[in-house]
Amino acid sequence: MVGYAFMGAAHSQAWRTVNRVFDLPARARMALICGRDTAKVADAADRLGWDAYTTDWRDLINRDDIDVVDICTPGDSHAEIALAALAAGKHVLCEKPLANTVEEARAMTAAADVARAAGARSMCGFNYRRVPAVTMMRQLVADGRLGVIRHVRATYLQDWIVDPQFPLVWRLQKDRAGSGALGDIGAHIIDLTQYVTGQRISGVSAVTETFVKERPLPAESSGLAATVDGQTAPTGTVTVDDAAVFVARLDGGALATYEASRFATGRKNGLRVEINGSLGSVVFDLERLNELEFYDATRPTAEQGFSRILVTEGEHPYMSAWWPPGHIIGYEHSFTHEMRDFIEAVATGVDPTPSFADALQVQLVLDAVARSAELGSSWAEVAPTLTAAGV
Ligand code: SOE
Repeated sequence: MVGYAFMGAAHSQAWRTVNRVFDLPARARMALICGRDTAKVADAADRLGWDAYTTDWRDLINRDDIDVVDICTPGDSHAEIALAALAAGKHVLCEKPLANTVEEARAMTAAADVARAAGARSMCGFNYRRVPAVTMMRQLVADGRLGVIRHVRATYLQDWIVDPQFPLVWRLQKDRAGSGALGDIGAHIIDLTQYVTGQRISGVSAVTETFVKERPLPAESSGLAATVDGQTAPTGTVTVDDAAVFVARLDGGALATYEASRFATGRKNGLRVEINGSLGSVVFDLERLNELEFYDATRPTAEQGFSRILVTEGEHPYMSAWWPPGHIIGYEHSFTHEMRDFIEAVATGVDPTPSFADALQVQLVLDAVARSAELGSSWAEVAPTLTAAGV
């Protein structure tokens, strides 16, 4: 694994757990973790359960006993590490969004296509697909229970940078993160809604905004404790969006609205998706991730209404491996499911999803949103991926 911050910790927990919960054709061994700071990565290795640590990611690529490289770094290093790992025949799991630019994502997808021929697999880590209620939502749509999909309504709302004194961390710098709320959390709802509906976004009209344009530099780069004495700390320019809002057409005929914001005061990590079809509707809310709201319009009129399904039965996706019905699971389980599916695919020689090509398509949507916003919300078509891929 490369990286040991939030996603590194989440992935480590999943790698630690996956062998013990699921019956898999291969076992994961947590061989080597990489980070740039020796003391911090040594501590992370110990805390997160890795056998050893290094400060040079090329050590992962060069070791013959390492089969999988898991990339949990900021977006500006995804492409370089993934290209090297794939060229060395490693299977690659890469955090979302796949890259910072469409060009990088295209190069990664092309490399994944070449590597696949040599047996190396690749996947992008859109973890919310693997929340059982979300997987079930997709099944309801695929089984025709919602009929023809007319509307998709998706919001992903956070509030961690509402305070203008919050420092200019890497996520607020375009050269490191690619974009702001759009790529970080907008990418999740783009992937999730396309996955659930089986439809792809074909075009968008967007607005984006950076509400706070200058922020104190983080303590480590300025030498000052910016959050303690924000008045005197040097500042830098925020180069990404704080919020992105767009309407979209899906290629199966549905109309969709998307809102991704880091300025939704009070919303900590609020991801909500509602889908309306000719035969019913379904709603998912991450703050109640074990539940689905389902409206079945084929029921007798007198009995119609949104019903709450507790997605904890053994027959629900992934749930037979966990606890008895009614014993709920959480955020981290989506990553354990991600590792489960990845290991299963690698060990049985099939391609895991979402593939790099799927993630490239999300990148093309992000690009269309950014283009539309730059051109005063004019309609922007999503470019074709030129690579065959299943959502
Ligand atoms: C930060 O906004 C973040 O950690 C995202 O990067 C994750 O992908 C999301 O799941 C939670 O929020």
